[in-house]
Order: sequence, then structure tokens, then C-alpha cells
Amino acid sequence: MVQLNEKLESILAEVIRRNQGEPEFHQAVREVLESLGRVVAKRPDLLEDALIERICEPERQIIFRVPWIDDAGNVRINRAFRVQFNSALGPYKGGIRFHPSVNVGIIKFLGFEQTFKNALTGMPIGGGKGGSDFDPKGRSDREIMRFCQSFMTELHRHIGEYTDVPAGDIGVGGREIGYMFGQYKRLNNRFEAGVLTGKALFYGGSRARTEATGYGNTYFVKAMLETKGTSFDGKKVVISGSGNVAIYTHAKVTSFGGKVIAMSDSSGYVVDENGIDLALIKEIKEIRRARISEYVRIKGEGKGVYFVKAGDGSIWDVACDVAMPSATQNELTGKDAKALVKNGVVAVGEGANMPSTPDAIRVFQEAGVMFAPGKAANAGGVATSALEMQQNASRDSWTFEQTEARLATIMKNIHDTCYATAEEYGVPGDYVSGANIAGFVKVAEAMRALGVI
Ligand code: NDP
Ligand code: 2IT
Repeated sequence: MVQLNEKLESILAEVIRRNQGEPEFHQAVREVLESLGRVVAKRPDLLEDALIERICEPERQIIFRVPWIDDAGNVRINRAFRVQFNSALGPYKGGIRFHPSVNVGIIKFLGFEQTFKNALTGMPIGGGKGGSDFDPKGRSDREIMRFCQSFMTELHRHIGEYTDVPAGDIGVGGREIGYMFGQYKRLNNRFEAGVLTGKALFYGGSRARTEATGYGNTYFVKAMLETKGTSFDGKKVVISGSGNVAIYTHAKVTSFGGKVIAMSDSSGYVVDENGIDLALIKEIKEIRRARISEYVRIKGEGKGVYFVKAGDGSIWDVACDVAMPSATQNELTGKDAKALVKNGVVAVGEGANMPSTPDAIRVFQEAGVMFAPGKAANAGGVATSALEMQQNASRDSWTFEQTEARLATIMKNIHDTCYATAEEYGVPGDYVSGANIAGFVKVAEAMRALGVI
């Protein structure tokens, strides 16, 4: 752990005291404060007016009950959250997560990260996050619809095109956004396309939004590899997860000449030394909504194809050149990082939010592995959400090529900003510090301009 100076240590102690039992939030705050040690020395003005303390405190936190009726007629209850973290740069913006592990601390860590990520995109968006401990696994389409409608019946009064613009995250994709948008439209009696992003194309969605997070992470890692004169060509890549982010990471990595040899879900991981067949993964995950072991059942075991059950091993034991964790927080531990380093990994790009533990990050950095933190590398999703908002505001619809070209430029800019900021603050090649410092300075300067509010 990096030693914090007295001022930053006392800010962290206060965050921990006031947000007890929220380890993921503490972890996210600590990481940013560790980077801010360098800002304190160079920009003491940003210590004034309790800017750091204010940035660590969400502007508003909403917790509500979501009652719904399952297919058997039973009444069910879930708890839901929307943490409106920071609106200095624009309306709160960030996804909604449906997963049984969701609690206020997890939503707070995600909202905190989102604030800096959104600042890095250069788009006019603040930070927020929401979700529920609802478990969509095994639920029918009608149950999902009733849940989304009940969730939006409460949430609708807190969001809006100029207030707060949610999108998808774990367990929330195009289907859920459709049901939520339908209910919002009904309750407000207005077609306010810009209130949600990740919509389908026929009612105001943006081309390339579905692909954007995975594509964006791949663009970021490509730029990072280029700083060392190398590329994805011929590299073996391991991607954890097999949801939205993981699937489109595979697609882009493959188009750049990389070979994806392993993917996973919460039940385990599959390896295919010949290259994971993406069409089959999409069929299993997006159509059948089945478990990843189906891949091996259909392909047949042997000839470099096998499945390892969760608990029997880690996907990070699979030797690769590039690792792209794209499932969930703290999924890649210090032990995993050591295994990756031992097997010769050269770059890591975080598709998920905070997938590497602090120990893992330290192992990568000490070994000289290029490491792209999620708040920079996975910003392509929210950046393209902001492009969706732009299209909605101008009642326009851009081509895929146009939208992807904007995404590629944004990712290159984020990479270059992190790189240059790390150099400027005396930690060349440290993308963690680069991202945290660049994001913080932008939000803090905007907050100062707006006064103490
Ligand atoms: P999806 O729901 O589409 O996919 C999630 C994937 O991760 C699934 O394969 C899931 O497996 C796996 N997973 C989720 N939770 C766990 C867990 N606790 N343990 C092991 N595996 C798990 O979500 P996304 O692809 O949208 O999101 C993945 C990550 O990317 C998240 O961290 C999210 O916050 C982040 N992200 C997403 C963006 C987006 O635009 N969607 C933008 C930026 C970041 P299973 O099906 O078995 O649960
Ligand atoms: O973590 C994230 O950046 C997202 N889930 C996407 C947020 C968004 O508003 O598109």
C-alpha cells in the first residue's frame, strides 16, 4: 500500500468512518487518494474548499423497494439504488446493475469510479450508478418485464434527460433498457429519448453502443501496445466474462489479429487453443442464456478444448500475452497477477470496473506490465452513450462507421491524456495515476468554478 500523507489519510479515515461495511467503496477511494499525493504537491490549490472531501461524498443517494409478482403469483421484494455521485460536468450518467451481490457500497464505488471515467471521456457528463439485488438468472421474459416496470415506477421521478441518464451494466442489456424506457414513457407521457442510453436502434439507440465498451478497451490496449512498438497481431488473449463487454472485446481483438483462447462466466472458464468461436459464445449467451460449459459440450472436449469449473482453477492460469478482465470487481487477485506475470503477460486492459485487486495492480506495475485501469480503458461504453445523447438531442442517427470513428478517437485521446498526465506528474507509464489525476483535476476545477454547492 502507498503511504498517504496526513491530509489524505484523514480524508480516507473519514470516508471509512461514514461509510461502514462498504469495502469496495473504500478500495476505490483509497486508490484515487494514493494518486492524489502527487497532485497535492503540484496543485495545492486543489486542496482548498474541501474539494477532495466533497468529491468523495455522493450528491444524492436513493434507496427504494421494488415489489413485483413472479410467474407463480408470489409477491417478491427487492432493494434498489441510484447513487447520483457528481454533476459538476453534466447530468449524472452511469449504468444500472441487476445482480444478487448489489448493495449500496458497490453502487457507491461504481458511481465514484464513473465520475472520473466520465470526466476522462471529455464529454459533458457527471457520474452516477444504480442497480438492484434482483437476480435475473432463470427469470422468464415476463418476470424481467414486470421487475423493470416496477423498478422504473419509482426511479422515473429521479431521472431525466437533464438530470440523470442511466444505461446498462451487469444483468441489464437492450431488453431491460427497452422495458424501462417503455415504462418511463408511459408514466411521463413523453418520448424523452435522451433519458436512457443503450436503447435499440428503432427507438433512438446509437449504432456501436452495444459494441462500444469492448471495442473501446481494445482500442486503448492497442494504443498502449503501440507505445512499446508492438500490436495485437499474433498475441494470445484471455478475456474473462462472456457478457456484453467480453463478447465485443473478442470481436475487436480478433479483427486486430489477436487470438482469444479463453473466456468465462461465474460457473467456470473454457479454453479453446484454436481460438474461441465467438458465434457459438453469442448463441449460448445471447440467445439461449445458458452456462459457458455448453461450449465444450457442443464443440467436444479434447484437441485444446476444455472446461474448468469455478473453484477448480482460475482463468488467469491460462498462459497469454494480453489479459482483459471483463466480468466483475476484484476477480483478478495478486496470486492471479503473479501467474500471469510468470507466464509472460505484457499488457492488461480492464474491461470491467475495478476487476484487479490492489495487490494485483502492484504485481503488474512492479513487473513492468502495461496496465490500463478500468476507469480509462472501459470508458468507450459511456462515451458512446454520450454520443447517443447527442444524436437524441439533435434527432439524428449516425452511421456505424461515423460512430465507431468517434469512439476510436475518444479512446486514443483518453490513452494519450493518461500517458501525458503520468509523465507530467513524474510517474511515466503509470496509467493508474495518469487516469486518476487527469479525471480528478477536471472534476475538481469544474466544482470550484461552480462554488460551494
Ligand atoms: P453482462 O451482464 O453482459 O456480463 C457479465 C459477465 O460477467 C457474465 O459473463 C457474468 O457471468 C460475469 N460475472 C458477473 N458477475 C460475476 C461474478 N460475481 N463472478 C464471476 N463472473 C461474474 O455485463 P457487462 O458485460 O455489461 O459488464 C461486465 C463488466 O464490465 C462489469 O464490471 C461492468 O461494470 C463493466 N462495464 C460495462 C459497461 C457496459 O457498457 N456494459 C461499460 C463499462 C464497464 P454470469 O452470467 O455467470 O453471471
Ligand atoms: O460502467 C459503465 O461505464 C457502464 N456501465 C456504462 C454507463 C453508461 O452510461 O453507458
